[in-house]
Amino acid sequence: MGNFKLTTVEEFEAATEKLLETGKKVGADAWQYRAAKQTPHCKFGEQGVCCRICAMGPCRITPKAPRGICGCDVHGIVGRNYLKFTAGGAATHSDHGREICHTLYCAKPEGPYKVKDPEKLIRIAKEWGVETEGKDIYDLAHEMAYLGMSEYGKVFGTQNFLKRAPQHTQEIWEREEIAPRAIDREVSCSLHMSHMGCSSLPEALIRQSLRAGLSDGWGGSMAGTEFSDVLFGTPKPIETEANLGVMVAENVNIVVHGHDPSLSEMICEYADDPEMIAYAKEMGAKGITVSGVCCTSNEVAMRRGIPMAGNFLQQENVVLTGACEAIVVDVQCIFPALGPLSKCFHTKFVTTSPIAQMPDAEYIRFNAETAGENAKAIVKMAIENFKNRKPELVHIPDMKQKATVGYSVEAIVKTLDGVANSQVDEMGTTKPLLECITSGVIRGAVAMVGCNNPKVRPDTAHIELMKKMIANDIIIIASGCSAQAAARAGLMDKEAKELCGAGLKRVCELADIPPVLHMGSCVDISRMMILAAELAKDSGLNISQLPVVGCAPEWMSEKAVSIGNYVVATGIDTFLGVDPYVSGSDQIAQLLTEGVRDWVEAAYTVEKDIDKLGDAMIARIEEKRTALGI
Ligand code: XCC
Ligand code: SF4
Repeated sequence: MGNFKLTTVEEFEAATEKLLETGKKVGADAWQYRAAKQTPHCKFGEQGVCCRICAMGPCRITPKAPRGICGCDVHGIVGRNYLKFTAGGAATHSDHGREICHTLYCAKPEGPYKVKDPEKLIRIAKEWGVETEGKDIYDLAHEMAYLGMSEYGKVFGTQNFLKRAPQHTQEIWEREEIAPRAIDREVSCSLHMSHMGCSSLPEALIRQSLRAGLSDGWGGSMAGTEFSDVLFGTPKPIETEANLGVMVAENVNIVVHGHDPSLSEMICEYADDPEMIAYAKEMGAKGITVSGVCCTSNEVAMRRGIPMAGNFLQQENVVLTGACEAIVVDVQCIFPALGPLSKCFHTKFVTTSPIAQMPDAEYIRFNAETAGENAKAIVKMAIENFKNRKPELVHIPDMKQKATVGYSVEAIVKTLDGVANSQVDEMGTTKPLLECITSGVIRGAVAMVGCNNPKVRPDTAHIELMKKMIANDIIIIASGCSAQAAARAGLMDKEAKELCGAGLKRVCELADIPPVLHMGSCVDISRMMILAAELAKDSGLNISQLPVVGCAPEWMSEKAVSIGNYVVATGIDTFLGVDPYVSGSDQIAQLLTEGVRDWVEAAYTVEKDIDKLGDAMIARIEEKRTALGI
């Protein structure tokens, strides 16, 4: 207990430096070098004022050339770019959700995919008005999977999951005409609106950005989360470890990277197979270690306790250890750099999805029907690659931290009810959490999400902001690469309670939780929406009145912008540490940071100074408390 110590960013960096030295020996490239060559970035692109959506362009807006050839002004151009960016993110998250629905559709009692949480399936079926009585659970699974996929192209109506939101929120969405219809329709409509010669009115473009975002958060992402739980189990608190030190030099190391648990679950399954472990021993290893990078890592950490090797900007580091037999990827956030980099080592870079194909990779096409065989082939390939290691290149930084992860909404509710680890079934209430908040023992909550970005000293913003929040009795719920930054630093160790203010420390002790709760991957930000909705319903307040804010201090992907839009459109103020290419238009910037508040009762704050960003979040939380008189 007394020897608990956070791992510092300086220590992260020293470890990375050492790995880069190994890289130099074999002529490896790295993002650190590429980022330097790409800096300074194109100013037009940075401000969002370059348009190349038609072949009369590209048009760049300057004081001398205030309009594109078609006459579009800077606000239209910045707004269209923002909408396209959002559509990219919504499409990506949502397509992930669709894949999960498809996996559920393929579930069979004999596996490889089974229904692990039938209660949750029945709960969602009832919500959707589907008859469950006397139905075989697999028949119900297939029916729900089909309905889930139909949400993507439904002809009439809006997303089924919207009914989970408080009445007031649903009314806002209706009133503002941003209640998302079919998911694919919102993505298409966004691309239509941002085509040459369609919308250039800032209000229209931003409104659709919110709607497309909502189709992700309360549509595709929510489907991804909910049906992943049905298939692979709803997460419950579980112990794991994080940082590169989770890789084991004597073992065959398989790293899973990407987002879709359909792949990583199967890899974990086969890596655990006694036959495979025996084979690894035959090949001279002591065993098999699976660890993860990015969101797929979050998925298997939450459900299986699989250790987390690193987050987004550490993906090259796992190869640079020289001890990675295979890095197996599915979709999203995968550096194309991994192909050439793996070639400098013995590492097999295995792509598995038709959606993410890359040069210099071994492509083993993975699909739900043949998942077992595919996973087995990949695990075998990794084992057989162990002998090709170059021992002189092997160096695994000796750093890892303990973490307790697995805080689904169901788990948070149960844990705070004092019945931790009990069977997850019907949703309880959030009243105990509300009591902590109203009494002021906890001042509020911050949802910390998102990526790393070389524009921000990696992980620093996540870690520093979390430390600042918990010291001020603000509890953190985290997902994605933000969650992994926390885990690597040690903030998901229950001993991190020592860094909290007195109130939060007491809650951590009583409930036996760390002050930063791991809620999962990026599609799992939908869990945060459900938590906010439940808090609002249980308290009789509007979501926007809750002392809760969202924060993505190091974000980089289109998905993150889609997320930001649905978090704001759900009534939660959102704080960004990186500008979403809108500084070129004061009208778009004004809408996002103020104007949308008139529509959805929340807005963005963009602040690159991390300390100021933290102060602004605390101030907002305290403002909300004052307004409530608590
Ligand atoms: Fe990707 Fe989801 Fe960002 Fe991490 S946080 S870099 S989107 S892996 Ni989702
Ligand atoms: Fe230029 Fe207009 Fe074409 Fe954009 S749409 S490239 S601003 S002409």
